Amino acid sequence: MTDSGAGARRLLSRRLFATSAVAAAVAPAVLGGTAAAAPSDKPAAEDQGGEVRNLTLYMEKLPNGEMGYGLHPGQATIPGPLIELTEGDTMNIEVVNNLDVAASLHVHGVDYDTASDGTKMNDSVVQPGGRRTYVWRTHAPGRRHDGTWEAGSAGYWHYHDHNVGTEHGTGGIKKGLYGPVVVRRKGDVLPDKQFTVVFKDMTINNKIAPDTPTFKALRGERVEFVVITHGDFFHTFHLHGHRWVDNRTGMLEGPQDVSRVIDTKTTGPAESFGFQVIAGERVGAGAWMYHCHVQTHSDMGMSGVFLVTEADGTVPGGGMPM
Ligand SMILES: [Cu+2]
Repeated sequence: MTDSGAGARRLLSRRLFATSAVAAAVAPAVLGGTAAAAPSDKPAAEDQGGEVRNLTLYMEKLPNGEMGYGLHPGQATIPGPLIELTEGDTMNIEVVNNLDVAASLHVHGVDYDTASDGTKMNDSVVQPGGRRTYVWRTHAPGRRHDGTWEAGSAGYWHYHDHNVGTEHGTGGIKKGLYGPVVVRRKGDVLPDKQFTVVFKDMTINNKIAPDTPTFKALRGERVEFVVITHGDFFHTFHLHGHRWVDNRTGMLEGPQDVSRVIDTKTTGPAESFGFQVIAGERVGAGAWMYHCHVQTHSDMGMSGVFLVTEADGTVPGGGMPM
């Protein structure tokens, strides 16, 4: 059997699967006159105990030619706004395309139909001047009918364009069309402040030092970092003076939790993770560097400052002017 034969078989079986899946979804409506779904199929937000929320997101060109998502016209940012859900929530996001190119919203980690895929392949991009509603669903963990355990949606995720430049959004991502998503589990500890770090090629949030963001927090505040990687390179995120746990929340679950404690994490394109730290815990206020630890990358400008101040805004030793 040749490679192309095997490829054809795979394609055929994928097509068969897709066809039967569609038939299965349609059948109840045809036979029973109702659209009742199977128990495991897309539970409604109400079933999950979540909220249904609506959001409008504008895709716009920035004055310097970059592109961003924003919650209001004329206020697009790089990265785009942090979108936060709790497991069980559904988010209807109406995306308004104020760009002069077709663009989209593609999300990682949550549940969505192909109509919310944000790809040309699935005919779900937004033409210039147009608008389209994308629907993101989330779910809590639970047991499947076969007894296996299904993960919940909770995690540190992200969204980005999947159409500008190429059908993978390579040009849109390069220009800044990306942003963070946090899905919480009910009962998760909430932070006081949230910061997003996007490593992309040799930039952080499309900037290089000294123009990379300075994240400011008061000593003792609970600070959440969301770290996302895009582009063509692998990076190593490092935060000075602070540690976290390499799991979903970045926190130990108790004294018996043997999860690995880290202060550096290797991350590749489209990966995302997050964690919370207590600003300055055991190390005090100060200018704490965050950077990519691939040496040539940090030397080229992949570096910024997590500025932890005392309550009065001062930094002992005057590590950095406010
Ligand atoms: Cu790097």
